Amino acid sequence: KHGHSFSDLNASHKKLLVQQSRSGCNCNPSSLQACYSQRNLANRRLSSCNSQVRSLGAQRSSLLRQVSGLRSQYAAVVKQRDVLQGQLNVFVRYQNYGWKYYRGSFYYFSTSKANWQASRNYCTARGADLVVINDAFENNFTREVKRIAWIGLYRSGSNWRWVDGSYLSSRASYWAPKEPNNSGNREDRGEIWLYNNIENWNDAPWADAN
Ligand code: MAN
Ligand code: CA
Repeated sequence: KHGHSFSDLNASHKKLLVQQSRSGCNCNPSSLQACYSQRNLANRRLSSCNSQVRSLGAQRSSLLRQVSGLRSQYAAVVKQRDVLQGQLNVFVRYQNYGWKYYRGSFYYFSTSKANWQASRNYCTARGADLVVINDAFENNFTREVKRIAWIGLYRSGSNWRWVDGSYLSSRASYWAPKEPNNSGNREDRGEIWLYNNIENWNDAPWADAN
């Protein structure tokens, strides 16, 4: 007796078929075709997954860049907020002490009366000075005080000057009609006088208590 018997071959063929089907593979041509098309489908899905991975990676780095941009914007805004908070604190403090804010400056209209120099000292002791009237706006704002009040204007010789050192000759002036007249030859300081008029300043003796 040589070789394998038919039944031996048959048994090993069945065994192989079982192994093949366990490995998911089946060599009959139509299911092989199905295998290929499944493989192709799986490949297409894989490549679509890969391109999604690439695109998500690009989105991720773009988002990371945005995050760091937003972080620095946030830091800048926090800094601005702190500056504004500080300015607001200054505003609140000045306003609580009765100072009025107008076009970039704070003003204090004192109700106590004193001569020009004492009035100026009162201002400088508070980190300010007698008002320098720069323009029509400030002239109209200051005459709202509605009483006679010293301003930071003084005469040196024949020149009228502001306490900031500037010469009135090069600036807007709002003298009342016929002023300054140096009445009694002793008027050397400026005051808000006819406060109902745009042209309202007068020269008066420094020792007057305004
Ligand atoms: C008073 C003073 C003077 C002013 C004259 C105007 O004498 O206030 O400063 O010039 O009035 O008549
Ligand atoms: Ca005068």
